[in-house]
Amino acid sequence: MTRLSNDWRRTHYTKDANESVTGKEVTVMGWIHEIRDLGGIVFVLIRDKKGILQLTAPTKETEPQLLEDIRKLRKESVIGLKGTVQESGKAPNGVEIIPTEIKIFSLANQPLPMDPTDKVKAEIDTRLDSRFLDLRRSSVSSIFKIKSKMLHTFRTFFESNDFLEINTPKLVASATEGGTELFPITYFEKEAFLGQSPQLYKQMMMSAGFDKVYEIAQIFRAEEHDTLRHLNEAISIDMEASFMDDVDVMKILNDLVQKVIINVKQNCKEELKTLEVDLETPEGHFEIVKYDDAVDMINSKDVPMEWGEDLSRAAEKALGDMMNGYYFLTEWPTEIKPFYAMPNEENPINSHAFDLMYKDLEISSGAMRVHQHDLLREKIAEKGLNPDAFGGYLKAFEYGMPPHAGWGLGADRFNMTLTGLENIRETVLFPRDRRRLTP
Ligand code: AMO
Repeated sequence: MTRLSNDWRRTHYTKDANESVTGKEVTVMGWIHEIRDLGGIVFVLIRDKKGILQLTAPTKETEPQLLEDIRKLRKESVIGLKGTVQESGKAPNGVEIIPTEIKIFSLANQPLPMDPTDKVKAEIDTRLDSRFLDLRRSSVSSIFKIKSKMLHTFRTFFESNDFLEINTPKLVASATEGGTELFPITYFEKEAFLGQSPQLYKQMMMSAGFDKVYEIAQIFRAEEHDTLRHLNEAISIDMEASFMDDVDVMKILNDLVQKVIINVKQNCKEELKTLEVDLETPEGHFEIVKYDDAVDMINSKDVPMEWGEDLSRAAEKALGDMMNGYYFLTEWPTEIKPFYAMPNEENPINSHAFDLMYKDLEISSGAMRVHQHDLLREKIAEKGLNPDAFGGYLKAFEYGMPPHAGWGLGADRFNMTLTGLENIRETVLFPRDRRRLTP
């Protein structure tokens, strides 16, 4: 096994070592996908992140030491290969490489803990236990290429619309989304928590005069239940903007979802094909369903739901079956939304809070916020929380706070809708759930 020396650098990805470079010498680097030794000829498939290429070594015409090295190869070992590109009707992409030299960088132990060639289907737990191998499959790496494009679209949009990227603390002293879902940690001689949302900090940035901010970062939730939609560590895309209301920020969210889909369709054609997903771009404004109407719709499907309750899983499913694609659920009862959601002026039992749904999956929540100090203090107390514990946050409302609104969108859940996956664990590199803290 050798180290990388200066004269060994990749000249071509497998995909680019094609007919256009027939007769030329190329250097490719990758993993051994398959080896077939037919005695008189040895075929080796080499895989890199862009595809698969065939090495063909006719035993009589291959230099003995090189042939011996090729025969030493094992599945998933990492090699460098120098050779000449030659047209071949039978090879997977129309060309093969006649080797002149190989370097074995790393031999893979056998047997492998799982087969990364898509031939044998493995259970999700087996796959996650050997995630580095699982991620070598194009059907899995495609999910993360789409996620990367999605995140890039958000960042590009925010940056070109004068939003400032912020980084808020993840070690925090209090809850934001209701007290039950926090991870306590020992913080020297005190108790602290892992942040469940940048909510309080992004709001304080409005008082700071930043006007429009965004953050893409981890959130931590001590979710008890083991579902296909919840993780204990997720990525939230958060925005907050001053002098805007719920309708303004819903419009931004609507635009962004459409932009992401357009961009993914344009730039991830191969990945969508691999995943067999036919993405539809939703046109115009997403449908708006008022909470009151949603309760009636859900009850009409014989799923019992009282006004003032959050949607149960059965209720989400019933509503999702009646709705097509993306829609907003608006005018939520003030009582079941967090303290920072602005109550309606005329009818304060309803709020300016909304959710963005995709069928039966909640993708995002947002609201116009309470920006009046006294009302906010009152609402914190009404939720059974101690306003004094929110001193640092409340102070920002005492010395000039503009009206503002914002939302948080679950990046992993949104990625589920783009990739057609049912289990959120598939869309996270190293998911954290009730039973899994490694790798
Ligand atoms: P909320 O608690 O609804 O709102 O979270 C926002 C979005 O984050 C995603 N999400 C999760 N994804 C995976 N696993 C979880 N356990 C999980 N919890 C939440 C969802 C959800 O819609 N502060 C508000 C946002 C705001 O008002 O700006 C908040 O955190 O997609």
